[in-house]
Amino acid sequence: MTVVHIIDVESGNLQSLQNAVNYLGYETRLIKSATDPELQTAEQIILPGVGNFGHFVDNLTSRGFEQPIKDYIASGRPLMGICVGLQALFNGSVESPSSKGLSFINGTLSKFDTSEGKSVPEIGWNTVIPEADLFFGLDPYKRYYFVHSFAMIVDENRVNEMNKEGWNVALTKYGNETFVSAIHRDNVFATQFHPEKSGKAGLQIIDNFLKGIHPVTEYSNEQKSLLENDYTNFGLTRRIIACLDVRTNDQGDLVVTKGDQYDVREKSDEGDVRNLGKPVELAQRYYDQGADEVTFLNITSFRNCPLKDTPMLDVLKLAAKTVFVPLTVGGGIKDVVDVDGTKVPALEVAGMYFRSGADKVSIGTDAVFAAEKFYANGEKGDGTSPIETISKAYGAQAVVISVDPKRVYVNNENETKNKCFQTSRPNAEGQNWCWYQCTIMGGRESRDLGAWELAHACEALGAGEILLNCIDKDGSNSGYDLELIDYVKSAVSIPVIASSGAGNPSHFEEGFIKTRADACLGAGMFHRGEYTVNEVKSHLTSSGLKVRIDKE
Ligand code: 1PR
Repeated sequence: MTVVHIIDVESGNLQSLQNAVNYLGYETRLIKSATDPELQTAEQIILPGVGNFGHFVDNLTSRGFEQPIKDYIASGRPLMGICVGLQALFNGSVESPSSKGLSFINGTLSKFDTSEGKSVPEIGWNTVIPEADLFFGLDPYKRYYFVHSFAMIVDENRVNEMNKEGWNVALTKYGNETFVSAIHRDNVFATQFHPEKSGKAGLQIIDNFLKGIHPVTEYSNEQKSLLENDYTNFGLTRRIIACLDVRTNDQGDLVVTKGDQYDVREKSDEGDVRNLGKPVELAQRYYDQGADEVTFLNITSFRNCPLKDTPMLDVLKLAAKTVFVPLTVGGGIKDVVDVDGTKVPALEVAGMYFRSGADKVSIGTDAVFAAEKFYANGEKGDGTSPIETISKAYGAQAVVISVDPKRVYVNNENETKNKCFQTSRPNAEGQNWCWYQCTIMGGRESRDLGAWELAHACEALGAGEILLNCIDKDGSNSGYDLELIDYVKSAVSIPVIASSGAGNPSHFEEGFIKTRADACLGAGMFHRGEYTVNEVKSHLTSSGLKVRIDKE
């Protein structure tokens, strides 16, 4: 079996990459040290990076990798960089001005601009813009998964210069900014997107690189018009997420369940926990149906269990072997005291999940505590919250905030310190001012903190995305709370995922058209088999919205 070597400086997505390469039929070996003799004999190397530029390149330098990587490249053997592994080939990044890149290519990365209304980080599926010579089968009619705030943003002159330096460049447009999404020169290839998380289209790119081939796919005009990007959503397809609420039932089996306003027990059958299937099987099913992401929430995380036996770790390990889209895991991401009394910081808990194949962790209860502290501290963090520690080590894009809000009506905006708005849906008493109150521990306790204030604080602390549930709407099949989505969107420039209430495909359409939601999530309607992800995507396509279609 051919061996592929992967440079390991503890990047978040390492497990996902190994899984992808193994799935393609190659053996993987990690190179953790610059003195590893396999660095001299390796025939193909992948340099994956995710998160903070400075953290990554400083790690490469301090571990002595800089010169050996340069020597490896000079020897003519193939190297593929991924995400920050591409960025590291440039001189530097405004993200970390004091850190130096490997300087194979001239240029400094800059941050995406939010002034045109697009969310930053860019999280989602975008196209690579056709250039004369597309390499390694990069396909302008397919979609690849991007997750980054910084990029090599270029104009025509800069691209011409890169071409003169011998680089083949593929470009991507995010809103009105164009950036380098892939480069190729001789034995060096790198992508800004994550091929290991880009479904079949991404696996194909890795396989083409490992085989050293540059195939071109032909499309009919009809296929082209269906698949080509229309840039109506800043370049991204409409992102559909399947969510699995996971817990142990009364018989001790780990099951996917689903609540009505967070109550997961059947109304009949002596109140058993609803059992809608097995977590790994359902994750696989939704991936096969075209889900753009899968989220697992451990909904009984407030109960203590030995950390090493956390059942979600095994779920993730298994799912990540064959599901090649981003996986988020939530529930229990906090500082914990293990059953033997050992204190384990949230950063380590998150690390266990990343090493098991998660790409993002979602934080619920602890995010509320962190936000409360943020306001008590004069709108400042103190560097100790899980949001801050995990974001610093793994990057903002790896930290999702799961919000469990409930609508609260008031007579006027002076009745609460939290941000209110006038709703088009007054309550039975005729009150038409409202706000959304945050809850913790899966809705068991309400706090004096609004969802707007929570989102604002968490973005400032370093979160990269908001998973916006709604207890009033959960399991109702009546559509999303559209007012809630735009209310929270107005607090942040990071992406917001609409959740709770989707009961049919038109609810997704409504979520995308009537609000500024960056992604829409569904749970019950998929688990009960009422609709497939494919059916949602077909509906969106027939309504003129672009979605990712991932075929061989
Ligand atoms: O507080 O950091 O330990 O995280 C606990 C996590 O578990 C939070 O993300 C919280 O939202 C989740 N959670 C806790 N209890 C429940 C419950 O249902 N009893 N589930 C729960 C939250 C909401 C969504 C659901 C959507 C879509 N589930 O994830 O999937 O509402 O449902 P629908 O499309 O069927 O309407 P921590």
